[in-house]
This record gives sequence, C-alpha cells and structure tokens, in this order.
Amino acid sequence: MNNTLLHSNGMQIEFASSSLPNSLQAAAITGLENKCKTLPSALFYDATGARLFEEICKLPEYYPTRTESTILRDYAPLLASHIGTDAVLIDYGSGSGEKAQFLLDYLPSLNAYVPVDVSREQLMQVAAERSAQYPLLQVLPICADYTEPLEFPNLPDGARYIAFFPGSTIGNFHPSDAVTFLTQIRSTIMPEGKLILGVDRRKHPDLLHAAYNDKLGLTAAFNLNILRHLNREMNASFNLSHFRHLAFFNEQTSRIEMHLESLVAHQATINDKLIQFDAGETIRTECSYKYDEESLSTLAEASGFEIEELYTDSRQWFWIALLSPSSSSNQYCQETTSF
Ligand code: AVJ
Repeated sequence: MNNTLLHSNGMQIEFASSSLPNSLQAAAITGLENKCKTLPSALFYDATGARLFEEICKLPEYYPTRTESTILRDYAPLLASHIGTDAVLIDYGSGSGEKAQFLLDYLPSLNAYVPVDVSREQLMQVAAERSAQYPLLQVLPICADYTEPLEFPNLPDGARYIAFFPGSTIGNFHPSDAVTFLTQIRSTIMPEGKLILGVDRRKHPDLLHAAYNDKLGLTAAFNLNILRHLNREMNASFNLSHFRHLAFFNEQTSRIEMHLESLVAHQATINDKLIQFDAGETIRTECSYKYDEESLSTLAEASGFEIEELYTDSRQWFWIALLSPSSSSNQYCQETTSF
C-alpha cells in the first residue's frame, strides 16, 4: 500500500489511508508481535462493532447494561442530591448519551454538561439533542480520547466537577491502568468533585460465561469483527474462518478474557508485517475485570478516592459507586494494585 505522497514542493508527505489513529495502529502491531498476542479492545468499535455491541446489550444473557440502567433509574434522585447545584457533569465516553440522560432530568440547576467522546458524529448529535431538550443548559462537547488528560475550555473558575464513567468500562483497564486513569480523574475534579463509576461485580462464573458466550453468537461475531476491521483499515489479510471466539472467566485475576483462537497453523499479514500463528494459539482481545468490595476499595484507595455510597440492584450484580477524593490520602501512592 502506498502511504506517501509527493508534495509539489518536493517533500514526501506521509499520510494514513486509515481512519484509525496512528497510536492505535502501532498498538495493534506491537500486540500481535508479542509472545502472547493481544489486540487493543478499542479496535472492536468500528461501525459494525458498535452496532453489534448495541445488539449484545439487548441479549437476555448480557446483563450489565440493563442492570446498570435499572440502578441509575432507581437512584437518580439520590445521586442528584449528592451532585448538588451548580455542578459541571463530565460524561467520560458519552457514546449515544443514554446513561447521562438518567441523571440530567434530575439536575435542573446543572452549570454545564460536558460529553466527551472520540466519535465526533455521535458527540455532536448528543450535544445537539441535549441542547434542544434543556434550553437553559450549557452543553460543552469535547471530542477526545478521554484516557488522555483533558482540557476544559470556557468553564467558570471554581466549578465543581462531577465525573461520570458508567458502562463498567473501568473493567477493561488492567488494575494498574485503572489506578492511573482514576488518579487523573481525581486531579481533574479536585478538591470538591465526585466520581460516579459503573462497576460490574464478581458473580457466579456460569452467569459470566453465559454473558460472554451468548446463544445467538453475537459476542463471537463482535470478537471476530476486530479482524475484519484490521483487514479494512490496516491492509491486513486475516482469514476469519481460521479463528474462533473464546471467552472464559479467569478466577485468579477475576476477569473475563476474550480471545480469538487460531484453529490451524497459518500466517497473515498486517501493513506488510508477517504474523505467524500456531494451531491453538490465541490473540487476547479483551479483559473485563469483575470487582468485589475488597478489590474496589483497593482500586479507590490507590487512586486517592474513598467510597461514599454503593448502589446496587436486587440481584447484586452491578454497582454504581459514588466516590469522593479522600482527604487524607497521598495521591502518588500507587502500590497496592495487584489483585
Ligand atoms: C463495553 C467493556 C463493558 O466488557 O462487558 C461486551 C464489552 N465485550 N461483550 C464488557 C463487551 C464482550 C463490555 N464493555
């Protein structure tokens, strides 16, 4: 593939023929060159992947989305009372904007709503919808990868920030990365802000297994789609029929692992790099950590937070955690993070 262009001034200009950020492309290559092959989970979400995930959320076996929505609906008034008046709500990864909607109806005196998302199209649509819905609300969309430090232009000094990070996306971070990310949120919302965090709880492995191995095979399609995405955006040559979906609960690490298992010894190319697969070798595509009270406390503490409230559902499958910066803690202390 020709990725360079000769400019009229004689300079070679490199351009990406792909809509994937270079950092994500680099991470894909590095991951596939590892001894234990991995791919970044962010690669799931091309247009097809985003649609498949929406369908997964409707499956009877896939409980997290539905359960979190129930908790948000039940506790929205209480959460609103903790948020208080004149706050700025930062919606980390606003997506289709549905989750924050549960809160906004109860927050008539919000200072501003700040949806943050990488998908510009979705972000602008959410911003337009909310502005129309709440004519008095300042809506300040930020198009960014929220794992990078954010800049908040145009916000009044001394605003109280409420970070909202639902969806149990925190479960996709390795514990040490989760600490880094939450520590960064903490410094954004200091000193008076709060964090509302969606967390999937550890539960019976059969329930977890079913949620990631649905009968219709949508999760398998979602997982395999990552290879189709790479074939299209990184000039890769993966043969999807050489792989199968694998998902299991790893008891030691308390995480669901999703893999793509190579059924035969074969090779594929990606951006002209040759990747060899043994029969039975896997690419790990996702980890989804499941928390209990102890591991959640450890995470909160290591990130300089304390748990103020834990809201759960009748089956105790999911948490909406309300965290506040701990007054006593030293935010640079990040030692207690192995599970
Ligand atoms: C969107 C990250 C919460 O980990 O359960 C769904 C993604 N992966 N089925 C999760 C997912 C497989 C999901 N999160």
